[in-house]
Amino acid sequence: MRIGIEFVPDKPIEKLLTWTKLAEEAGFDNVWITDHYNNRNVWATLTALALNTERIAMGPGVTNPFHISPALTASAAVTINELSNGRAVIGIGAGDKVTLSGLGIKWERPVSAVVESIEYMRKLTQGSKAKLDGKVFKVKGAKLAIVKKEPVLDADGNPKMKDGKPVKKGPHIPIYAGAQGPMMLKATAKVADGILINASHPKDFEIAMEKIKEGVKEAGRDIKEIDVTAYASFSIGESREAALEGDAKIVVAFIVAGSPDVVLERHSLDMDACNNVRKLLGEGNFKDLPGAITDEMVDAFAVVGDKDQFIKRIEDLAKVGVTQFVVGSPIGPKKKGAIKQIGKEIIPHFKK
Ligand code: F42
Repeated sequence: MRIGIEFVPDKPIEKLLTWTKLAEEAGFDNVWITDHYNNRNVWATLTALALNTERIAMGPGVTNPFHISPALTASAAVTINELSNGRAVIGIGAGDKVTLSGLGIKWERPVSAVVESIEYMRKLTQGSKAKLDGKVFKVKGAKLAIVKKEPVLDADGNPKMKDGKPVKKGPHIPIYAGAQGPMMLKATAKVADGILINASHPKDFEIAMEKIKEGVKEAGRDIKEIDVTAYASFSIGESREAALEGDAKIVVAFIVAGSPDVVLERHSLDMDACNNVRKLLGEGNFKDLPGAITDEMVDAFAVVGDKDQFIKRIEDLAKVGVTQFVVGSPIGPKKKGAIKQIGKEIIPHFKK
């Protein structure tokens, strides 16, 4: 099980750098930086992290192909890969429809856009020429000038040859898709190295895994090729009560309000209570909001508690096929203390 951590660059980059260094020391495998145009820029943030860390893998979690061309994302990822000695990954999803339309950007054929952009970026990051006649991207011929290609070696360590010349290849930068909907899960399972799913309950993963397996089967791939990642809202404390102090309930309120009824029903939540949360959030009533969040809502949409509750939840997720668990906002009432606690009490359990 890989353990990742997510940071939102709504705080100065120095703060994210301090937390990332702490996460690296604590044994986290990946750091994911969210991408929203109204926050600090994701690639500028990753530059600072790449230059000041040694081991942790890093990438946007997630950017989208509508507000930035996949060619520019590929170039940024190759740059970060160079700065970090091969630690870059890319996370790409559909983006947020409301935000994009506010910017005057058309959000058409989101599934095709994500799938095509993965194929497009794969070619560019490996140093190949990309030509695409897709539903969204019509690329006549694109190639990055900066990819360092290395000779490919055979099983005996000798350079592979083709037509008398050594075969050379650029680095493999893993590309993850951010996916929730059934179409997106199935389509990206055919092409991505990993799938980031914004959920934390095994029930949601059982359903998502069905779609991922359909895609994998149609593409003739092996499920082991995909890093199935739980991008989970998370808050750890010495006890469940302690973990609930801070922003955990507010994060859950946003998830309840943004979830379709079918998802709320899947978790057998009281619809009146959920509608009350939607109403309070709509009114901006943050004073009464925490009191409207029930234990059932917390358990459906977040992982909140002490170390034993976490270890159990991560083990349950592993049983349904999750291979990376990302600790997402708010992480804990006190971020630094929470990162250290995870490093001491949870990561060693999964790295035995
Ligand atoms: N969004 C951000 O803007 N910034 C972030 O930092 C971010 C992080 C993040 C992390 C993990 C994660 O899972 C999601 C994250 N997101 C972030 C949200 C992400 O950008 C998407 O908004 C979110 O994942 C929702 O997308 P989705 O996977 O559910 O796909 C959307 C498009 C959807 O509605 N899909 C449906 C489906 O079934 O998959 C319907 C698909 C559809 O519209 N089909 C059309 C059709 O005609 O049927 C089009 C078909 C075509 O060709 O595209």
